[in-house]
This record gives sequence, C-alpha cells and structure tokens, in this order.
Amino acid sequence: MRTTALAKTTATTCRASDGVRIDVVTIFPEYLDPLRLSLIGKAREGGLLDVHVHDLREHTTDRHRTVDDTPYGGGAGMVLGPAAWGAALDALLADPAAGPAARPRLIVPTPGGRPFTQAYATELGAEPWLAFACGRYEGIDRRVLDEAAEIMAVDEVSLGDYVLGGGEVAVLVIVEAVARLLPGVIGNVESLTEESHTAGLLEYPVYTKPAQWRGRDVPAVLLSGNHGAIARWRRDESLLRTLRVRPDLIHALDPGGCDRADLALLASQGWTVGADGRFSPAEPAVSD
Ligand code: JDN
Repeated sequence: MRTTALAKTTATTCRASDGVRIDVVTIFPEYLDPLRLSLIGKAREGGLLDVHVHDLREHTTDRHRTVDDTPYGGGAGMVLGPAAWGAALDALLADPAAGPAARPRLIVPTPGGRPFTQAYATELGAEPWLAFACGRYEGIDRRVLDEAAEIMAVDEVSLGDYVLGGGEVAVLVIVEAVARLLPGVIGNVESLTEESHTAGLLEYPVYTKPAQWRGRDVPAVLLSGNHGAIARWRRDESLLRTLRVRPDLIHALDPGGCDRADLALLASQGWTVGADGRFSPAEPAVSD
C-alpha cells in the first residue's frame, strides 16, 4: 500500500489506492471514448486507472451477432439475453492479468438500483477491480446477475430518479466520480480535504478577479484577509443554500458535526435539534 498525503489528511473518508482496474462490457464501446480524456486520461497515464472496454457482441456465436430477444411473459421491447453476457463475464474472470482468484465488484447501472452517492464513490475507489455491465433496451436477463452474485459482489446502482437509454453514460459518471478521488488525479489534495469538512452541504459561492464587475462587487469579507471571518461566511452561505434548496440534507446532518455558530444560524432560520437528534423546522405558529 502506497502512503500518500491524501491518505494522511483524509483518512476517514479516503483510502490510498494502488490503482483501480476497470472493465466495461457494452454493445456501444465508442460511448466510453470520453474515458480517454482529461482527468481520467491522466489517471490512466499515471497507472492509477487501468480501463478496458469490451464489446458484448464479441461474445456472440451467431452470424448476426445477436445479443437481445423478446421478453418471456410478453411486453414491450427487448431483453439482453444470458448467452453473450455469460461468455463475457467468464472471459473477464479468465483474464490472467487479473490473477487466478481475483474477482471484480460488478456494477450494473439501472433505474432500479441503489442510489449512487459520494460515500459509495469513495468505497469504489478503494476496490482493486471494478467491472461494469451496461444494459440497454428493457435490461439484462435476471439470471445473469443471479449467477454472477454467486461468485462476486454485484451492485445494481441508480444515478437518480430518471431513465437513461442505457448504462453507458452512468458508467462515465461513476468512473469520473471515482477517478477524481484517486491520489494524484485531482492535483490539489486540499480540494478533497475541504470536501470532507463540508460533506453533506451544498457549495458556497466563489469569486475571482476583478473585485468589481458590471457594477457587482465581490463580498467585502472575501477581500478582508480575515481567514476566520471568511471561513464563517462560507459556512453560513453553505448552510443557507442547503436549507433553501435541499432541506432534506439539513435533516440528515449530524448535529455533532456542527459548531455553535452553525446551530445559531440554523436556529435563526427556525431549524433546531428535536427529540430524534435531528434538525427539523420549528412547527409553524398556528393562528386562529
Ligand atoms: O441508469 B439508467 O437510467 C439505465 C437505463 C437503462 C439501462 C441501464 C441503466 N438499460 C436500459 C435502460
């Protein structure tokens, strides 16, 4: 295990990684071309990410390279069948580069999966080997995932409550979220350290030069040089934005991680810690 500044400063939320191998199985390999770019490309160059994209059709045996068929029980659309998927997963496990006993964690993007979160991205960044199975049409025959689950961890994962055309774009999102956590990828270790301190809150507003632009001033506190006042202002802005846009995140916040000024700010907006140990809005006054 390599020891890094990242591991030392954010040990509770990030683990040093010796690199992550990623395999993606898809019927549209070119959809994954963005993984060659920028931040993710740098991780690949640095050996932190080892990405392999595979065409599901390479594992078909018929002349038309068929991967789908009609659903048993009827209904609209087509289902990706088990034959090609079984062969594709067998081939992954047989790769000598992975080692004889190695098993990937298999991630299957689907609207029916568990929500993808920052905490889950951190978990994935600590895995040595991730494999992604991209569905299309109405999905993948359930038996493929049932069989895979007998020999490896299988996670069905959802980006949110909307439906994509297939799993490929979800894989791009997940890989980008994981790659930027790897030591050396982000370039600025402090960004991740600060993120761990503001976890669960939305971002405060940011500004750069000039100090005045089209009659709009940068908030004076940011020019004051008073680092304590700046930190407090930013924290207040984060809390107020989160209250306005995502009150569910305030309810999920650990009050133990809040200082007296946080509590005062939230109380000024009518949010206090109740008997459940959670922040909730005060009951609105009932007028008669
Ligand atoms: O993550 B998704 O919204 C998603 C949608 C489909 C899929 C896989 C993932 N397969 C077919 C639709």
